[in-house]
Amino acid sequence: MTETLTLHTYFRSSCSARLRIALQLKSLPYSSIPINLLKNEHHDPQNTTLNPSASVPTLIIQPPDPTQPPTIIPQSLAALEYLEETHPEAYPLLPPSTDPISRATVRTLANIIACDVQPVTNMRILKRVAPLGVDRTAWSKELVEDGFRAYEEIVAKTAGVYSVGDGITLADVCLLPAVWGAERVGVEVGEFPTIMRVRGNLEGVEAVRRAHWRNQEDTPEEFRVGFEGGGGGQ
Ligand SMILES: N[C@@H](CCC(=O)N[C@@H](CS)C(=O)NCC(=O)O)C(=O)O
Repeated sequence: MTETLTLHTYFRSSCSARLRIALQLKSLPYSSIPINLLKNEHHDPQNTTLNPSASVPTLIIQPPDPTQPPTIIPQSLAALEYLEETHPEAYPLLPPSTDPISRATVRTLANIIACDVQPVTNMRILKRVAPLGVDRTAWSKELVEDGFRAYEEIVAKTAGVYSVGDGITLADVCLLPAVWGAERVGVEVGEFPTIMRVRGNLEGVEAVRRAHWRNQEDTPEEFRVGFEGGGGGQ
């Protein structure tokens, strides 16, 4: 018997997509509980009792012994690191500990997306700035571009097939869903050639494609059409 993994997720959530990609790459079976952000389901007690930040994703790990309490991780980077620490052998997403410099580069890139870009373009922030007369799309586009410029400058030097060398890392896991979101707000992603190249390589990986926002249980039918294309995310 092994642990049971459950993910609170929303098809268009970039933070949820990070977990979906990592779980798929590591071939870890999990079940999904869809939390519809547009219906405010993230504020329902079903979600907030597990995720006090009222966000997605939440990763729930139930030990094989059902009398043991589940572990609940309501932050995507913490959940990614947990999976990495508990399942390092199954598709490692960090360079080896003998290479702390590359590990720091991976974390730097992941943080550009997860700490500098996503929080300031998140739905709750867009809702707060809209009444101030801010154009939500222009706001997001500018902030994503700032982050992508920083990301591109680094990966122009570190990328092989993926952002850091030739293996998929936590940096890529954070990047790809951000690219989907970037296209949705009109970022000319072609201006970031290394990011675009890495994106193409990532989307060629079957496990990554299974995690795509167009390919989820809660993806509405109309968005399933044209799975090959980009766009989406939030
Ligand atoms: N730092 C959190 C951020 C989670 C987060 O903001 N998730 C978004 C979806 S990508 C969300 O739930 N947004 C709801 C809102 O803004 O109200 C993490 O990495 O898990």
